[in-house]
Amino acid sequence: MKKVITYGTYDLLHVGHINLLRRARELGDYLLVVLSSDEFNAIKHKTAYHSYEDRKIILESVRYVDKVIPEYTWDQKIKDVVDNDIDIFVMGDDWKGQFDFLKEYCEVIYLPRTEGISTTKIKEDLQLGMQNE
Ligand code: C2G
Repeated sequence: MKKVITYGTYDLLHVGHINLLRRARELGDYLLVVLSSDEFNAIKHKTAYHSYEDRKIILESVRYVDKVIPEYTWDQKIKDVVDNDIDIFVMGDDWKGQFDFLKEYCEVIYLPRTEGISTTKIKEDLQLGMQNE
């Protein structure tokens, strides 16, 4: 069984996230998503709208996702890859090159991001809409 892993905050789930999850899952037979905890989001200077628990429930309902575990630090990736017998590490190409140190342990693939959508854009568009009401 070819096992794939990916990481993220996955807040306000949108088509860019789904495109990434679908392509990642299609690279193997099993997809493990390591989901940023609320505390780790603070380290990433991100404030998610949904709590970790809610983001986990939402991700677990996505057909491409087999398991969701928490991401607490930048430094857990090697252990995650080794402990879960991962074959392929996947991230969107906004991270291109950032995780090449994992090539010692598994294949590393950066997939093209989906243009024109992001959680930040959703928040900004909604903010503008409210201001124009
Ligand atoms: N993504 C994408 N297209 C978009 C938006 C996001 O392909 N339009 C991808 C990102 O490249 C990432 C995944 O969806 O692979 C999740 O995106 P975020 O939730 O923004 O994740 P991020 O904050 O980049 O977390 O340790 C790694 C970090 O936890 C990555």
